[in-house]
Order: sequence, then C-alpha cells, then structure tokens
Amino acid sequence: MSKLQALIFDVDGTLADTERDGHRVAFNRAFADAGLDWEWSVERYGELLAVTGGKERIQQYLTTDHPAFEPPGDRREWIAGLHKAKTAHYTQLIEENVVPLRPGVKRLLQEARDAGLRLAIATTTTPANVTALLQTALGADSLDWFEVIAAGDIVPAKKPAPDIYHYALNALQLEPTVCLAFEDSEAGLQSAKWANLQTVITVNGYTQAQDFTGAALVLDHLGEPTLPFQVLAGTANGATLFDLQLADYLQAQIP
Ligand code: XBP
Ligand code: MG
Repeated sequence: MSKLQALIFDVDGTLADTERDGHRVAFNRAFADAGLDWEWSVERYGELLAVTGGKERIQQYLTTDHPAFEPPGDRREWIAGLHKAKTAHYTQLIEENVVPLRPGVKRLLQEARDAGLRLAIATTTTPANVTALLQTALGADSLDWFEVIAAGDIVPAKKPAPDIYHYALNALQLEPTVCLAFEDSEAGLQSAKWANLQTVITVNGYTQAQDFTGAALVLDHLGEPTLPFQVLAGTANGATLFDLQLADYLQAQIP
C-alpha cells in the first residue's frame, strides 16, 4: 500500500459556493451589458449547471431557450465575447469577497501544506476565476501552494470527462492510487472516477440530490472543530472533521 501523496481539489462548489452568488450573477450582468433581457434565476441556473463550462452553458441555453436568436457575426466568437465579459464580472465579484471559502477548506489546505502533501486543482472554470478566488480568500502567495492548477480550456473535454484529472495527474507524475480528489457534484465525481481517483464529496444546495454512487465519502462540508460535518454516505471512521488522518484512512481503503 503506497502512502497518500497529493490532494486534488475542484473549485466551484467545493472550495467555495461560487455558483449561485458568483457565476450566476456574473452571467446576468454580462447579459445586461450586452443589452439582452436574459435573467438566470437561482432555480433555472440549477438546471443549467447540468452543462459544465460557462461558454458551453450559454450555448446550451441558446439552443433550448432562444432557438431563433441569431447572434451578430460568428456564433462561437460572440459566445466567447459574452463569456469574457462574464469572467470580468465574476473576478470583480470574487475580489469583493462575496463568496467565502467553505468550512474546513483553509484548515485542510494548511494541514496538508504543513505535512508536505502535494496540492493540485482540477476545475472546469476559467483560470482567471481560480486566481481571483485563491488570492482573495487565501492571500497573494496561495497560487504557489498548488503545484498544478489545471483549469478551463486546457483540455478538450470538460467534466464529466476525466481529461482535467488526467492532465493534473500527468503534471504531478503520480498514480491516482496515491491521491484523493475533492468534488461537490455528480459531473465532478464522474470525472474523478473515470480517472480512477478516490473522491470525497462535499455537497451544496445545487448538488445535494445528485447521485454520488462510488464516492469514498459524502459529507455536508469538511467540518471545523466547532462545526462538525455530517456524513451523508460512507464511513468517516468516527471523525467529525476532515483531516489528514481521515484522508489516510480513506486512501488505505483503495484496493
Ligand atoms: C464548474 C463549472 C463552471 C462554472 C463557470 O464546474 O461548471 O463552468 O460554472 O465557469 P466544476 P466558466 O466545479 O465541476 O469544475 O464560466 O469560467 O466556464
Ligand atoms: Mg464543482
């Protein structure tokens, strides 16, 4: 049995609850800037999250909700421009600190750093969004905490495809058996599972009813000393917060 060597984190919904008050609001602001009367409600956005990736989400929304809409010029370029405006709004919102990190995230990252574990990120979101969140929530040097930041269009296929995890594992030069992934969604779990990673899920409002079959552990959040987590599926070996002892325990279950 090899020892745990790296933790690989998803960003949206896992490090922070960015979708409802971050991404959704930014999309709506970009639509308004473009003179479009489109407004993604909290509920509708939850449905649209079935498609990962912001550009892909806009494309899907056009197909289902505005099939007759003809963007000026090239459709792909127009979507890319709209998405660029969304990214600008999103990073501004994040820099205004509207979305805190989820419970236990900073604590676990610090514990992992102190123990010399390697850290990586595997996310669908645009790299600028990751930079804004990490620097705002964890400080200017926090990008350096992560040996690999695999994000956005760096791979051809977004989650649930495993490409982004393959990319991260390849950059780390590690086998999946010595890593643990952290995700919040079914698409994220699929992506990690197809890359043969054991995965810990922390659910959120948008993902709590999803199917997490095959996850190593499903929690409401990672927990803090004063805020114990709830185990929704799997066994946490009596722990009340997610620490490296629990990470080692889960990794030891890998056949
Ligand atoms: C997150 C996403 C992202 C964000 C928007 O998925 O689906 O698309 O909603 O980001 P995951 P961009 O947490 O599984 O990585 O607009 O920058 O694409
Ligand atoms: Mg996510």
